[in-house]
Parts: sequence; structure tokens; C-alpha cells
Amino acid sequence: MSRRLRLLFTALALAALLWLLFAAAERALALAQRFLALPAWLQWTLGGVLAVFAAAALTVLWWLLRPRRRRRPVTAPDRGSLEQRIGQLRERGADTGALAMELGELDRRRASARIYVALFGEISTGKSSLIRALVPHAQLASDVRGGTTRDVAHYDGTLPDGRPVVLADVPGSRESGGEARETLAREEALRAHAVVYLCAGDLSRGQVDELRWLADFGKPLLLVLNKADQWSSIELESLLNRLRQHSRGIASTVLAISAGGSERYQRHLADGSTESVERRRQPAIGTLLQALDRVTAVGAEGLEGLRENAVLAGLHQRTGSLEAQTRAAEAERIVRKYARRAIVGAMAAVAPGSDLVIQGVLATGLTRALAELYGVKVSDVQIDDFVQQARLTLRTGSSIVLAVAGNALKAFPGLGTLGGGVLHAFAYALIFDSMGRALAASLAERQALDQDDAGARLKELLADAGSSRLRQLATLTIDAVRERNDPPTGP
Ligand SMILES: Nc1nc2c(ncn2[C@@H]2O[C@H](COP(=O)(O)OP(=O)(O)OP(=O)(O)O)[C@@H](O)[C@H]2O)c(=O)[nH]1
Ligand SMILES: [Mg+2]
Repeated sequence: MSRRLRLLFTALALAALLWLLFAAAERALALAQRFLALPAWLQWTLGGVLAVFAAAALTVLWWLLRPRRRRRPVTAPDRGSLEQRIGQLRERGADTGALAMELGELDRRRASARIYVALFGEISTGKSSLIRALVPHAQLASDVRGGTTRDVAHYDGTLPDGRPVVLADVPGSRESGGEARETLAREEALRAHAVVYLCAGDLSRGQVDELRWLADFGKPLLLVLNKADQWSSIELESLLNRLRQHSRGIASTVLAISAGGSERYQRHLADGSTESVERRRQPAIGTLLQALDRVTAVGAEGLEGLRENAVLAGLHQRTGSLEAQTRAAEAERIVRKYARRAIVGAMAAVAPGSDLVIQGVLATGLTRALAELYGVKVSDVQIDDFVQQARLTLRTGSSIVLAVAGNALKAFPGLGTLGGGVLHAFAYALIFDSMGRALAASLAERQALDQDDAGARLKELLADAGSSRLRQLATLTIDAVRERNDPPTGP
């Protein structure tokens, strides 16, 4: 667009705006005149209504723009109830070793009365270099391979005021494929009294999320910009300002350091050859030491409550996922058991329609067993309703089920050799497997028998002809039918 045209448009827009303003002013004046001409009682009523509207609008505006309050630390369940849940898991055969060890470590650290500080941050932000600077004589553990920390290691250091401190070097977070190591790092951060979060530049979205996660536990959190030597003082100041903005209400302190680290360079020798030399950069970590002194001034005992809360919150989450895993495995066993019974029932049905009776009883049993596993109370009426609804779904979807079963018969030749009735039996295996999986997933997510949700999942699963699932069901059918035709003889 040419400059003239743009000017013309701007002038037109301005004229339109002016005209609108005049019109609005004129309208306002007319309204004011009419308002003044009203009787006094109507003036007061209208004025009152307008005032209420204005107050409501101001309240909404304030609510939208109000400064956000600091979030309260994550609350953890009490230790007794956690121990009870872990005990129940152990009784159900789950591997609870790691959870028990975490509780043991919680007690061990409390008894040691020492201050624990964990370094945390993305890979290569300089955590191990900072350990070297804080504990110059530390022998960095042999698990540091190729410069990347693979495991958690502890070092004994001293704070400027002479108090001993245990520093934890942890693997860097957000490394692709390093999820297991990141979990190690996060668990160690929870076990510490204070966390130093290292970064080497402005924070990415992921880093801010990580910081928030740490801050939610309410422990002292220091956001430390490392490699300060790489920036000019003006750049450093603006970086620190940005970090302060990003971490407002999250980090206790924001500061910059140089952990040092080392660099390689080529040295030219007198004979014309070159050699590669490693040189340590001079660390500058005074501000961090002072900040550590300050945030840990209340001592290990003073920070123990928050530390314990963080460890228990982490344990709560880990116990929860082990519970879900154990339950899912148990649900799978139940579903298999009922699918197998359904196969046998289908083969055994002699009178027409008698299979429906058998399968109805089995469907009720499956629903009850799964509801009990997920601790969901269901009435007989609810179960009947669900089974009824599943039947309807199956009636309308029977052609899909038969098509999937027919394809399976072709894909798994072992099935075909079993003779007549096997298509029917396999179809029931598919139905019960789908119904069980749909119910288990719905119960786990909703903690209730939600017919609509379970029904929708059932429809989806009935049409899911995933080959590994069908192979499993084919094997199940072959085994069940063979066993029925040829029962194993006792010893
Ligand atoms: N310029 C500069 N480089 C540094 C500084 N601190 C560390 N480095 C360099 O940063 C790189 C990574 O340092 P590490 O200490 O191994 O980093 P890390 O966070 O332990 O890395 P991971 O264990 O992989 O997570 C090394 O090349 C260090 O020399 C610093 O203060 N300034
Ligand atoms: Mg490291």
C-alpha cells in the first residue's frame, strides 16, 4: 500500500472515531438531561442500580488483575496412613522395597541432623562443576562418565559459618531418553532441606515448570545463574532481571555465579608442535555461599518439617502409582479368568440360548469382581443395568464381533483346527476381554460404575482388532478348548 493511501485511511479512521466520540458525548448529554428531568425518587433508584453495576464491574476487574498469592506447599498424607498402604501393597505381592528404603532414608537423615542441599538443573548447567568449587578436595564419584552425571552422589562440605553441609550432585534433567535419571534427580531434590536450581541462561518453559514443581514443596529454593563469566555486566543484569520476573513468588533468591568448570585449549610449543591443555576456570561463588548460609540459618531441625512433607508427598505419589499398577495387573488376571470361563461356557452350551444364561451369570460375576478390586460399591440393580446395556451394545455390534472373530480364525491357523463352535467361543473371549478392560479402565478413572463411560469404551474395544490382543485371545481360546477336550490327568 502506498504511503498516501495509508495516510488517507488513517485520516478516515480518525474522522470516524471523532464522529463516534461526538455521537457518544451527545447521547450522554441527552441522557443526563433526561435523568435530571426525572422525579427525585426515580433518580435515586436509577442511581443506585448504576452504582451496583459499577461496583460489580470493579470487583470483577480487581479479581482478574489481583496479584497472585503464593501457593501453599503440597500437603502430604500422614506417615501412618502411608505405611499402612505400603503394607497392604506388600501383602498383595507388590515390590515395595524402594518405598520402604525411602522411609528409612527419611529417618536416617533426620537422625544425622545434618543440612542437605541438592543441586538441580538441566544437563550441562554446571552442577558437578559447582560441587568441585564448593568442595575443592572432593573426589567426584566414578559414576561421572564422559562429563555427564549418571547417578546421585553426596559430598561433605562446609558453609561459610563453619556448619557442615551435605551436597548432592544429581543427573541433569530434561535429557532426551534420560527420564529414569531425571526421576532419580527429582527424588533427591525432595530429600534435601534446600535446593539450588542451576541454569545457564534465560529459563525455558520447561525449566519454569520444573522450578514451579520444586517450589510447590515450600522448601528454600535458590535460582542460580551459572557461567556468569560468559556475559557482560549489562547482559548479566538484564538476564537476572528476567530470571527474577520468571521466578517471582517461586524462588527464595536469584543470583549469578561462576562455578568455574574447565576448558581445553591448544598450546603452541617452541618446537612448532601443539598440545591440548585443560585449564580450570576461576570459580566465583561467594554470593551463593552467603545465600546458602542465610536460607539454612534455621538449621536442619528448623527445615526438617518441610523436608519430611516433601518426601512424604513424593512417597504418596509413588505409592499411588504402584497401587494403580498392582490393581491393573490384578484386573488383567480377573479379565483373563472370566474370558476363559466364557470360552468354556460357549463350548458347553447345548440347548439354544443356554449360552446367554451362562454368559449373563459370568458378566455379573466379572462386574462384581472388578468393582470390588477398585473399591467401588455397586448394587445388584446397577450391575444388572450395566449387563443389560452391554447386551444391547453387543446385539447391535454383533456383526463387528463376528467379523473380527472370523478374521482371527483365518489369521491364527491353530484356532481353525479346533473344529465347530470355535468361532462362537472366540467371539465370547473377545466380548469378555473388551467388557473387562472397558470396565476396569472406567472404574480406575471414575471411581464409580459409570455406564455411559464404560459402554463407550466397550464399543471402542469391540472394534479394536489390534493384532497382539487378538493373538493373546487366540492363545487363550486354544488353551481353554484343548484343556476342555483333553483335560490334564492328575498325578
Ligand atoms: N564458562 C563457564 N563454563 C562452565 C562453568 N561451570 C561449568 N562450565 C562448563 O559447563 C560444562 C558442563 O559442566 P558440568 O559441571 O559437567 O555440568 P552438569 O550440570 O554436572 O552436567 P550433567 O551432569 O550432564 O547434568 C563443562 O564443560 C564445564 O566446564 C562456568 O562457570 N563458566
Ligand atoms: Mg554433572
